[in-house]
Amino acid sequence: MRVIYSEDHKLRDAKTELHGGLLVTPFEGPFRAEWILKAVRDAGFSDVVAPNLHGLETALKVHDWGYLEFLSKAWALWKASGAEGEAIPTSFPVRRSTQRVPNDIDALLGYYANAAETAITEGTYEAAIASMKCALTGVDWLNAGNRFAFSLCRPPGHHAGIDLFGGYCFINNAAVAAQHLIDLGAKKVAILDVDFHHGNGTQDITYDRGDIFFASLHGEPADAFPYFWGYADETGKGQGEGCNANYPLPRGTTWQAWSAALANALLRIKAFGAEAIVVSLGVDTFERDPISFFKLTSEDFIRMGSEIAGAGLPVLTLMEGGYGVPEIGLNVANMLKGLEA
Ligand code: OKP
Ligand code: ZN
Repeated sequence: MRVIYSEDHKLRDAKTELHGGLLVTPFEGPFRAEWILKAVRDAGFSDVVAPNLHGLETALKVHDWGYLEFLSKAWALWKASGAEGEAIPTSFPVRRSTQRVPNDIDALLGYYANAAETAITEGTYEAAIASMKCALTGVDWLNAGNRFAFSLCRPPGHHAGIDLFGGYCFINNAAVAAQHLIDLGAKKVAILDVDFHHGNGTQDITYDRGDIFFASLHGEPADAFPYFWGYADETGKGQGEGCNANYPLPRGTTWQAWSAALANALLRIKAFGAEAIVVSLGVDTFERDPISFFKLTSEDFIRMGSEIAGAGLPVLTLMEGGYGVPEIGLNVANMLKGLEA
């Protein structure tokens, strides 16, 4: 298993997350990638490389041009406005309002946000680009004829939509990776999102596409972030009708019910005719994750890896969520071990 990691993730080091009415130290911080890298190395995955050179061309096929331009300039505009803290959206286009692109940076933040917990900071864009390059480089490794790669992406990407940031995400690494697989010749690919949270950004990007099957297992939207997406009746539209599969699961879900949903998702992916699977791996399904409500154990992550490998396809695993507890490293390493077992 090749591991792709960039030190540049450290450029994303926000000091504030709006949580419980306070500005707290973000759950999504540099320590996560450091813990995960160490555990993965300790588990014997020693082939760790930096990402290849890649430009923005693939990202421009899945994100809106104006959105990427906004991300690239947001911090400079925010500083120029005289703001003293980090850039937090506070004003949003909503039901019955216009959807016009504004000028003011405060308004731009709200226009391009799907949640307000995530602050844009100095270095956020650069870190998000480095994270995307890790994903693209994982695809390059599969394209060279290898079966497995692990892109240690940070910041994560699955809540980033066509023109939306939030949920700690800015550029949708999984969608960019799927697009790169297609650009390199795959006719059909699947994105399997096993993060606790629904991959609403990935769904947004892939919803009307017939070449990318998206499956997500996640906490029931009525009770779990991102709240307004992820119901089972969201099945895709147009060319993509039937290519979107959501598996909302209740509080307290353990391996038994979770793995039944996984088995169904893998059957759907095979039936679709996917040539490769991009796994959005969040280990926030773990029983002691601080912000989630599933009950998977560390051993379950080994089973998860073997079940996914059982589909018999090349697998690019990308890092998404998983917070707080030191076991995030072990759980990632276990999933990778399960893949190769
Ligand atoms: C990112 B990933 C809590 C609501 C905001 C944001 C969670 C983002 C999860 N007050 N929570 O999918 O792990
Ligand atoms: Zn998550």
